[in-house]
Amino acid sequence: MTRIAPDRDNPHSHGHVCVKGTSALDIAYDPDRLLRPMRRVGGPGEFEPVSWDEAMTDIAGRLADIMRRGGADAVANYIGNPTAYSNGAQVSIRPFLAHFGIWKMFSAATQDATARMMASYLAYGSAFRFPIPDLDRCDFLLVIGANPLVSHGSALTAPRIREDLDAIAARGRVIVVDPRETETAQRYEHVPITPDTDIWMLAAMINTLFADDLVDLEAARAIATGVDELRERLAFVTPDLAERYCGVPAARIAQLARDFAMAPRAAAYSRVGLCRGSFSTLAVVLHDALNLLAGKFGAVGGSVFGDSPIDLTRVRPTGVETRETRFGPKAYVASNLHFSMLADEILTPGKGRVGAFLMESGNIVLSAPGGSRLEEALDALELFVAHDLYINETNRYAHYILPGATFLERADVPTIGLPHMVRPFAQYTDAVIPPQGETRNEHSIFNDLGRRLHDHLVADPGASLYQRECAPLFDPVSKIDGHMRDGGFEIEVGGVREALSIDLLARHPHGLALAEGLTCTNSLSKVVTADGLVHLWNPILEPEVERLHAAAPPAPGELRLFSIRTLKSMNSWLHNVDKLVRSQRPALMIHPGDAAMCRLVDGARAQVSSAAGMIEVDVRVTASVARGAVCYPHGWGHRGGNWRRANGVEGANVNLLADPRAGDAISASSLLDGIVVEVTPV
Ligand SMILES: Nc1nc2c(c(=O)[nH]1)N[C@H]1C(S)=C(S)[C@@H](COP(=O)(O)OP(=O)(O)OC[C@H]3O[C@@H](n4cnc5c(=O)[nH]c(N)nc54)[C@H](O)[C@@H]3O)O[C@H]1N2
Ligand SMILES: Nc1nc2c(c(=O)[nH]1)N[C@H]1C(S)=C(S)[C@@H](COP(=O)(O)OP(=O)(O)OC[C@H]3O[C@@H](n4cnc5c(=O)[nH]c(N)nc54)[C@H](O)[C@@H]3O)O[C@H]1N2
Ligand SMILES: [Mo]
Repeated sequence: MTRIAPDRDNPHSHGHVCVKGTSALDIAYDPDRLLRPMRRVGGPGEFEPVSWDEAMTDIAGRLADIMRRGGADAVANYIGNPTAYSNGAQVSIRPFLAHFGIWKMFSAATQDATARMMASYLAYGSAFRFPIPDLDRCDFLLVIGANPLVSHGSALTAPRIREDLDAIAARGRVIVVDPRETETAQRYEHVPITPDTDIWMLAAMINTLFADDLVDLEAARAIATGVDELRERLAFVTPDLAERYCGVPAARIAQLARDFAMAPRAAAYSRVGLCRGSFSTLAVVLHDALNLLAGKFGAVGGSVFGDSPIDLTRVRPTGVETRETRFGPKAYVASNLHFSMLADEILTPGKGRVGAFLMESGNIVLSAPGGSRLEEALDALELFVAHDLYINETNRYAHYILPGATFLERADVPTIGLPHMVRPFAQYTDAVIPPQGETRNEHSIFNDLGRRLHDHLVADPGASLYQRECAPLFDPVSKIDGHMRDGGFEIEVGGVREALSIDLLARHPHGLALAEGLTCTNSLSKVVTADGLVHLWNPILEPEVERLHAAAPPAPGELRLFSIRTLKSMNSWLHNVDKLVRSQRPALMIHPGDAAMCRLVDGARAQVSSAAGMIEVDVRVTASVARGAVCYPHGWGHRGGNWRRANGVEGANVNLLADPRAGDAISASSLLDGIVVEVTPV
């Protein structure tokens, strides 16, 4: 490879590519990249190369031994963000774990989406029904806690999203509710809000709809249950009350509700900024209720379900349950446990203690709350195996790091975005280069480990925990091909109708547009609750309303921390690519009024402390952040990994301020936005 360039013949992106994507070349050929399996030979971060066979023999033997002693309860797993765009990871990791009965699963989802999943499960019957705005025909888009001009849309796939939003703004309005005047807010309309208080604004908007007779009750009751319960439970949240909590003027909240309801083609869209507060499930439920009560659910130009050519519920777990754990009954949301339990599972002695940990493309010491305690826990493991492109802050504690192949080194059919595409599209891509060095893709590792672990456990006469006839075997591309064929999705190409398959996609290397746009009006048919209706209310939310009644408004002078992402960063990585990182200097953004209160000036150093921890940061004084709020990008504070450029960047680990035990218990989501902090000059 010499260059990565956009594909102008791609019918979906029409030649748009993100700067992060073109940097993949620098990563594939990064001299710091891991190209051979590594074995720990001393303290954290001390490794020597080892052969695959030696590594896998030892890993499988030790894993089998741990499972013989402690059963599947003795093993935990973390699935990091990059697995989302690897189909090999999607179809192999969870099935591998399920095959061996391993259920203690943790993932980045508790840091970005379990509240969304929980709300979807309650309302629509599946954790993976995420409504998306029909951008093509929407004239009024209300964006809450998302920054699509930087993130490029999350659970919303539209490669040229800025053009889509510009078109909506030209036809009507795009309004962004966010504690910061983000890149998106700046381009359109901004409603500043105090972090972790959207619930008040949403409840007050819903109340305004009822009060002003803007809800078509008959239409709402025809598609949803719980309309009256929701109305009754939240009746106390008037716009005046909401203003005291969220800082948005009451008149503005009420007007926003009316404008939203009255716009014929409107949709509310929310992402991570609504998913990491102290009431995140209820907040997301209210967000969806706002759409439905205003008549926007399943409407053309409204909030709808996408038209995926395959049913992803067959690829991913979509249920929610309560699991009995060593720490009492806990939410298990689409097979995700609350992140705080990971360190507890490792550090708490007794039956069921986790001794083995498998981490797939993650960096939880930086990306998740409670990094310091986590380091202690990781260091206490009997067996820690990571799969990554680099030695990072987390896997430096591993006993083995297996070298991963980048997306340029594997054939793939990305599936995760399929249900969220504003213009349905699919593409199969061949590997561009072979796996570099001795690197391997996820499914090949899990096939290998699966075979070896199977042999160990089957050969053990005393092992009652495992009685499978054959080892698991994963073939991601053919698996998706099967799902496509089973789905019966047909498409007309060049005047001929043909069933969607990998073969068809392979004949169209630029990708295939599957439809002009979304159907929208078929959304109700995608609801999979027992009665086929949307459930706006669930008894599980009752205690949440009680908590809401008891919650106090932000104290005067209180500062609430939230985090942001930047265009040239990807969570805790891509920081070894000089062209991306050289323009970045993480800093705490603070409003001039709050800066004066804290005796801080632009460029100063400050100490930020919370009940959980303390960090030192550079300060940027800017009126783009709301009063009472401060923010810092996440994913920084590199040290101890082998990424030399990244280690040289200034910055702190903002998650040291997050309390791993805080958050929304019903969705197992972390509290990352709205952490109360004190900021003092250094
Ligand atoms: N405070 C705060 N914390 C946050 C967030 C926030 O906004 N604020 N955001 C949260 C969100 S949304 C997420 S998704 C998480 C992400 O957090 P994690 O899931 O922990 O993932 P990353 O930080 O993206 O780290 C990815 C690792 O995977 C490796 N990697 C990249 N590509 C591949 C590959 O193809 N194969 C293999 N084997 N490895 C690969 C990289 O080298 C890197 O070490 O962070 C969360 N943490
Ligand atoms: N360039 C880039 N793109 C990315 C990523 C990346 O790291 N870099 N990460 C990817 C990943 S893993 C994900 S999950 C997606 C996330 O996609 P988005 O959700 O669009 O990403 P964010 O930029 O984190 O947007 C969240 C917004 O919520 C705001 N916010 C914080 N707290 C609150 C609050 O209490 N209320 C409200 N209303 N808003 C709040 C923040 O200021 C921020 O603007 O982005 C993906 N895309
Ligand atoms: Mo994420």
